Amino acid sequence: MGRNWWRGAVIYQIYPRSFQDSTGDGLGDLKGITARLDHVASLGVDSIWLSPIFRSPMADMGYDVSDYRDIDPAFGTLADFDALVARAHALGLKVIIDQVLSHSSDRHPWFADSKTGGAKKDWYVWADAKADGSPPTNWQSVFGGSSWEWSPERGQYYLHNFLISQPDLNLRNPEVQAEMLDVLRFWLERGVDGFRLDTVNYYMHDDKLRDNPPAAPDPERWPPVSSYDMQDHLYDKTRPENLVFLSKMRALLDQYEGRCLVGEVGDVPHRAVQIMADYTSGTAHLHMAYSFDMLGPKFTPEHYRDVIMSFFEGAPDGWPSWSFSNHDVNRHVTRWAKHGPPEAVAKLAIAMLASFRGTIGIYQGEELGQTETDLLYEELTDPPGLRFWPENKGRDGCRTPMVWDSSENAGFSTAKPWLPVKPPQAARNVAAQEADPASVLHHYRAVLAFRRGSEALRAGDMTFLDLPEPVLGFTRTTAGETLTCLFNLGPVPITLPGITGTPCGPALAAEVTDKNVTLGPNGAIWLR
Ligand code: TEU
Repeated sequence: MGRNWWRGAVIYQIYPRSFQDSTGDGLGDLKGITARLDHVASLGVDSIWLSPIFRSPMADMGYDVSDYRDIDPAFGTLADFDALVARAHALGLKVIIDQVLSHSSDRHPWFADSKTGGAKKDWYVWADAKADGSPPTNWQSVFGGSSWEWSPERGQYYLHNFLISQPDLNLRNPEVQAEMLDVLRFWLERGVDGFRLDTVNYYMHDDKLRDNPPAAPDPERWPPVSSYDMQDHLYDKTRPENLVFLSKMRALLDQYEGRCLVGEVGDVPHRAVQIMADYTSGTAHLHMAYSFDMLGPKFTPEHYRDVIMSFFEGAPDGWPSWSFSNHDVNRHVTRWAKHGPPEAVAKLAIAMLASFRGTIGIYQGEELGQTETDLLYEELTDPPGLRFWPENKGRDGCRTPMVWDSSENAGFSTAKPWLPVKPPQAARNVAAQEADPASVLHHYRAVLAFRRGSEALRAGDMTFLDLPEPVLGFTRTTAGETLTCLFNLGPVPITLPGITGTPCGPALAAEVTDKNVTLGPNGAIWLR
């Protein structure tokens, strides 16, 4: 693997607040994660990605940083972090951490200084009110309302693409760029193997402050109830100058061996894939990027073909990172419930994902086929959920604690967890699935081992086959190996005449004769 370990790797996302509590306060922490790394390594993944662990008032659960060079006391200390990295490396796991460079917390000392016109007055995005006192542009925040907030102290508006308490940093300012490069250097020196760059296409806004044009509402966007949907976000983010800053980050990482940058691109379908392609082409920019295209409700062969082909057509030398779930979206077995029961959809989905060309990400708990937790309004903590309930219940339902066993607090904590573990999720626990050879957990291990052993799956070319709906089929090819990968996304059996080969890998509900292949409901097979 070596310095390019990230190409074709499997990345396991840990949501630190919900993985394992070691202190008995109902919140997960770094020592807890370290104690559970054996489970992660046992899956056969290459790397972990930790959602933010830095000092934060937790208005957006750590995506609002108030000190980029320290660990939040709720999670532990820098010494705990070093111990986590050492244990991960001893187990052969790389460590990717989240960097939220587009905005900070409004409680960061930089913002206090900027607001009062101090030395950091240009570190955030400030603009005057229009003549009538209204905000400088019509830009809308992802979490609802105008993305401008009035500051009485300063007598100007500041930009916030997310919460009011998440002011946008002015990454056009060379001082801010230099500071952020220094933050990355701090963590590189501590031994991290890469960064997941939060909202990487939001770094720079239009400095001419042009209004966004109106757009047709996008039924696939989350959250669905927001004035955000009514705009085409041409000017509040994704400005071309961003590429220059990305190449500075890349130059810094290239001074170290085997480190990587994976960017999160939030935009409308198609444009997002185009941005991913722009950001990962050539050697000057990011190593990998992902969009929300596979994190939505669509589960059809046509959709995967469209997303993957448009990426590689736009960036023959670029590299994507695909995942079906994360801490921002409903868990995929729940999103795709109409396509089959949770266990069957979970097994099929990992077989597909592990066969895609690119790096792949899995989100804690999905190796159990975990479903979305149904929460009451009183149980919510996520600001967009609290604001848009009941049309949008926010993101707490995918953030409930990892379920380790059937004990009272799921083996997660000795105390009441910050979000509840409820009966339907509690039954899908690690201990129960370890004991059941037919479990989703054992299937994940088998699929990831198969991918790991196959150069064609990790690195091969990908060519889509024309097959009847709802079958997704493609080949993966290297010099020495061609695999035909076939998946039945529907609940009805289907026979594919004229397709045959030698089965390999952990097939699901499939039958092969010398003349054809039959895939049962949610069936999957690889043929050599
Ligand atoms: O998400 C960016 C983003 O675009 C999301 O807000 C997305 O639109 C929504 O959550 C689900 O589609 C990142 C982080 O992953 C998220 O947790 C943060 O809240 C957000 O940035 C702000 O930092």
